[in-house]
Amino acid sequence: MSDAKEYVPPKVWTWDKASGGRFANINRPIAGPTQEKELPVGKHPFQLYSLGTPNGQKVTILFEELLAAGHGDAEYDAWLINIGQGDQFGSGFVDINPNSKIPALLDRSDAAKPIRVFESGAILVHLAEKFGAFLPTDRATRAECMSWLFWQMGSAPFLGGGFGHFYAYAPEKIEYAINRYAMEVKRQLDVLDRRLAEVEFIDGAGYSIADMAIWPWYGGVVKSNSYGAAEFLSVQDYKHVNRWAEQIAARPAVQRGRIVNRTQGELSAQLHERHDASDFDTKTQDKIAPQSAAGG
Ligand SMILES: N[C@@H](CCC(=O)N[C@@H](CS)C(=O)NCC(=O)O)C(=O)O
Repeated sequence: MSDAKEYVPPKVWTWDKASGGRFANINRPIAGPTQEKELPVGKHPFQLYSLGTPNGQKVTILFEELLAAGHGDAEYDAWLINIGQGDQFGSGFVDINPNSKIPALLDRSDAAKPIRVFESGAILVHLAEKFGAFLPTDRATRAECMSWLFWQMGSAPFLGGGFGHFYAYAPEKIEYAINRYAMEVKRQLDVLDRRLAEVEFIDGAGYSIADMAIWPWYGGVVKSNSYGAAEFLSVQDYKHVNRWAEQIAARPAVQRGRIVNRTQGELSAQLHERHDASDFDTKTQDKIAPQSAAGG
């Protein structure tokens, strides 16, 4: 049993601004904008407002895959939304995502009628349908792809908001919470492992938006030690997830997409904003801010 002191909830919850924790400065119980701030607009048909977290990476990976597959009309500007500084509460951002979370997309391919899309799954489907790519058209395979895509949307909050939060970020280690979510994440990894023992890619037909959605989260846990929890979760046991994660990581478009809007990790793997294909060669942080690498 945990020795954490017992909390007795009051009759009515009130907002204790001093509750602390890593995200205390941005979390709040009300929606809507906190400040007037327009979003920048670049030259490409697609304007993405995001950050290089797993939810953000899904979309930049799809854009890079579309471009690599020859869909030149999938050119995009990827603007940085710094959620630690509250950019998601600017009025322009809230206009395209009332839920104030990255990623959010403005599809300006018909400039007269821009379309806003929020929620990473909706963005993936919007783009895949628009370009007729990475989403099977055969009814049965499409249903499989959609099932796994929605599986990711429903499952990853237990991995990130549940396990990751209580294992790595919460101001105190609560045994009950860590046990509960570790159990669930291991169950999810086993779900994936059993599926990937049978099929090369998740929908059983080919590489699709379902793989692109699942990989940043679960590939991150098994291959990039997300939350510093690889050993704790014995990730080496999930052999088929490891095989699949390595296969996807080797794709050049994935290697590009995963570093867009990224503000952590090696400087050469941080491209804060992407406005042109050449930015990968010239604008990563090791090229534009090498003094930071030297501690300057
Ligand atoms: N279900 C959403 C989740 C998006 C999400 O949770 N985004 C996080 C970063 S990974 C965020 O913007 N957090 C800012 C906040 O909560 O204020 C999606 O898939 O797009």
